[in-house]
Amino acid sequence: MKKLILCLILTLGLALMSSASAWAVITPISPGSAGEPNLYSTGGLLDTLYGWTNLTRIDDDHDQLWFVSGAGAYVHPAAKYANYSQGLSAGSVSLFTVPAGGSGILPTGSAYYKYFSVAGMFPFINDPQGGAPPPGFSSIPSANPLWSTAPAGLDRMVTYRLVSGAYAGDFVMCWEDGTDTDYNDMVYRLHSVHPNVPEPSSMILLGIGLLGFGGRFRKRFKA
Ligand SMILES: [Ca+2]
Ligand SMILES: [Ca+2]
Ligand SMILES: [Ca+2]
Repeated sequence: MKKLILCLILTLGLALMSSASAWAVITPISPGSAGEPNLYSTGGLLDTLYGWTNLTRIDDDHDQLWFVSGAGAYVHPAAKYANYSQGLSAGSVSLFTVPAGGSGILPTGSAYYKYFSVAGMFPFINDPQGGAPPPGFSSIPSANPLWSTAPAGLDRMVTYRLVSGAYAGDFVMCWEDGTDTDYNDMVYRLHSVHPNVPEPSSMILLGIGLLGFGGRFRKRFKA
């Protein structure tokens, strides 16, 4: 029985230490539809906006719920490659609407930042008001309806973290409002707003702690 408990502690410790990479969920992204840039890679939209090497992809298991992590949180609408307007909400709080028509990179001045504060955890909702079913698409894939040929539960948003460059520490969320999964339809940069990502350092510390506990338990058992 004691051996079984020891084994369970050691397994749990090892699992927690490796969890950051072992359980990664990465939603696939298609090339940009005709006449539009690819979202990813060198020469793509994110490269033009922020520099591709400044970005790292966030696990899609961890970009569903968000929270405001500090004062002066804002969202900046960075680019739009879709005909529809795009309305963004933080949970039930409506933030703004980017008008229909016109594709490309949007103005970068701070006049276009939308400052906001919302308590607790919330999903982002992006509403392509020209054609998708209300009330828009959620950052929680299971909340998304069947639409056209896109299956219900489709992940409508992929996320990158800026790890270096002028906006280091910010996040970039990229939305799919149709069916071609190019995820360049609406791109927003978020400052002082974080996804609900478990800190890898704390997971590893917990793992080490459990391994240490397992070691002490084994010593005692031998003595
Ligand atoms: Ca996602
Ligand atoms: Ca699209
Ligand atoms: Ca598009």
